[in-house]
Amino acid sequence: MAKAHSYKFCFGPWNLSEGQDPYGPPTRPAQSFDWKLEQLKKLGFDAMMFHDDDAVPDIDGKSDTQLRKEARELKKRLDGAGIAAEMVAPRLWFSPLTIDGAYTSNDPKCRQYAIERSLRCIDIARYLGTDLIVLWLAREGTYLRESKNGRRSVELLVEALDKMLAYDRKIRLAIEPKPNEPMDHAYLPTIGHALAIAQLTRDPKRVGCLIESAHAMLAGLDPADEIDFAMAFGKLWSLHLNDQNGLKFDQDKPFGSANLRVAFNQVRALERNGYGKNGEYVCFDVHPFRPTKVEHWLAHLENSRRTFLRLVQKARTFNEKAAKALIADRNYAALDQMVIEHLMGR
Ligand code: GLO
Ligand code: MG
Repeated sequence: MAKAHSYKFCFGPWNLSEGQDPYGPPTRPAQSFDWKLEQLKKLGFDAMMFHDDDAVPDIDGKSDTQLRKEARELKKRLDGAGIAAEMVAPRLWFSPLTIDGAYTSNDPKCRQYAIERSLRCIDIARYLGTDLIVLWLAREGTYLRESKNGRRSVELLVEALDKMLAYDRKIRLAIEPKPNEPMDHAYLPTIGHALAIAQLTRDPKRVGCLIESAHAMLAGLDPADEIDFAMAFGKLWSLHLNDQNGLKFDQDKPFGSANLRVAFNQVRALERNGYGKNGEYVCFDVHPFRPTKVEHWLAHLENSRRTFLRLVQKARTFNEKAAKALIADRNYAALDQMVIEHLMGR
């Protein structure tokens, strides 16, 4: 086990969501960005993660000068609140120009838009004082396979990554893979895909990844293994912890809510690899349950952090010596029970 260290925590404004889903309207009133920042501060979180248009709303209608002005103002507000910007992510799934994908759209004008928007996102990151760009490639995939050429799509993705890397020699790109939703199949569904495509770019060292627990589960993988894999490459630069009950829509449940043991194993993997020692944050990409009342609006974030910290204690007090002896004896039944009893508090 790595030496004990403390973690820094983070969430995004979208994690204080209002309850809308494809079948119904919001269940809580809309709140301002300032209110959300205030809540983050109140909860004692260390940083906020941003989409480009969380930082500069209506970004497409604004000039570069306006963008600079607003991003700098935001940076002052963050500094005043003692909150860091963890990352900025281009929202490449909302515009009429990204209906058929962004970097992999079949329309060259749309691809051009996606790249220009990504470069503006990099400008924002620079103004906010972070070198981390997160790429959740929401629409880079297909609803039907015959509509796009998969090989060409890989080339287009590499081209886009290369343009970003060339635009700013300091930024790092963290790909956040997800196998499906909104697409049927995404082109970069797992951490293996993200790290493999990094090798095709002009500067593989600056292309890494972000693991989201639920996304790994949707790919049928154990997020703890994804963590170990990414960290074996030194490329886990951010983390979206949450939970997911089986193969259905992306649920973004509180961390540990569906499967405490899977959560425990993620924490163990983070501990064993020393996650956070290079300044990485633990981010919770979680949402309140739709029925949540206004007065309980922050509970999913508070609870996720609480569960995480309890599991850190569980990881640190796990009897490694006893586990080792059981492993040497191939007594996995006893090892299994030992984990269960440790989690139950005995
Ligand atoms: C959706 C993703 C999304 C991203 C966010 C940052 O499934 O998890 O929440 O993490 O847009 O890029
Ligand atoms: Mg996420």
